[in-house]
Amino acid sequence: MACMTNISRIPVIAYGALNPRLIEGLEQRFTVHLLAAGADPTTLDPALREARALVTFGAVGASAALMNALPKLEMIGLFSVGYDKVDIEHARACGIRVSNTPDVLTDDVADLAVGLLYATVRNIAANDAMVRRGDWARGEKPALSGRVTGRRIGILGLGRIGTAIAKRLEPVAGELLYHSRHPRPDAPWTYVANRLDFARRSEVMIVATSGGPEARGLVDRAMIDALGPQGVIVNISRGSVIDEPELVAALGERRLGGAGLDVFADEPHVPQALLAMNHVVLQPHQASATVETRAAMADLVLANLDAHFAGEPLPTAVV
Ligand code: 8YV
Repeated sequence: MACMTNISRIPVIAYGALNPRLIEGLEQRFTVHLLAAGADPTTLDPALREARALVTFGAVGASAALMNALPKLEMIGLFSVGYDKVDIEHARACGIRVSNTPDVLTDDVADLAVGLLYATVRNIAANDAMVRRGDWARGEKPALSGRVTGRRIGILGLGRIGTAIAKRLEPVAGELLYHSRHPRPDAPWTYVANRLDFARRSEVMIVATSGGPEARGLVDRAMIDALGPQGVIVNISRGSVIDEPELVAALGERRLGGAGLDVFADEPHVPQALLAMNHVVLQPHQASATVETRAAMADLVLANLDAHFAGEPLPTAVV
């Protein structure tokens, strides 16, 4: 208990709107200061400048300027697997540890990718809207959809999540292809080294690569056109991986057959043109958003903070 008394004085910042279970766990352990997402690091309250940990998530991240404004910062605990908006090199250079939440969300993210694939290819969202509007009852005939079974499915990025998606789709895919920087010797699926060949050979492309500067705009017009008018894109990674204006243009001009999107370039803003398209299925960044996974993510963030302040290795360290 003496240990709890000590730790309760440690100031930490909850940056952005955090999950309620996570906030509760933080408040049990630390003195928690709330900081709104996007706050100006140069005008921080002096109490916040004492913070030894910053807790946030992928969509908010942590800039070098924010780290510099927190001279006592030891650790950044992320409530997300993605850390593309955290200046990792700066954290490393400053000796700031960073943790994320891998594994606990893999199954749910993979499930949503598969759900979006079916929803898009089988017109589930458009048909649902049609039934609700009363058009079916008035005699309108829904259009026939494409089929999932037998399709050549390409996974862009074969990390933990990409692999979980591939395993789910293996029983139904005609062929499973993947593209990543290097082939994975343990993966039984077809590796395609050239990204345009990969897109040409895929009928559905599921974007599962991690975000960040290297992947920015990876899915460009050339790749979208290689997929073609019958092609479908599913994205559960980061909006920045796809050139979004090109995606919207290709969908509008029917150079691309459809898209199932959980992530966007400028969340929560979704390009207006997509809202009117019934060959597109839209989700508000929900891939990890199940009760069970969000609880596991909160617990993992807390376990990383506990380990750090106990002087132990972080269970899921990025840095
Ligand atoms: C979100 C995610 O971070 O893990 C990631 O990288 O994008 C998601 O799990 C989650 O929505 C937290 O808000």
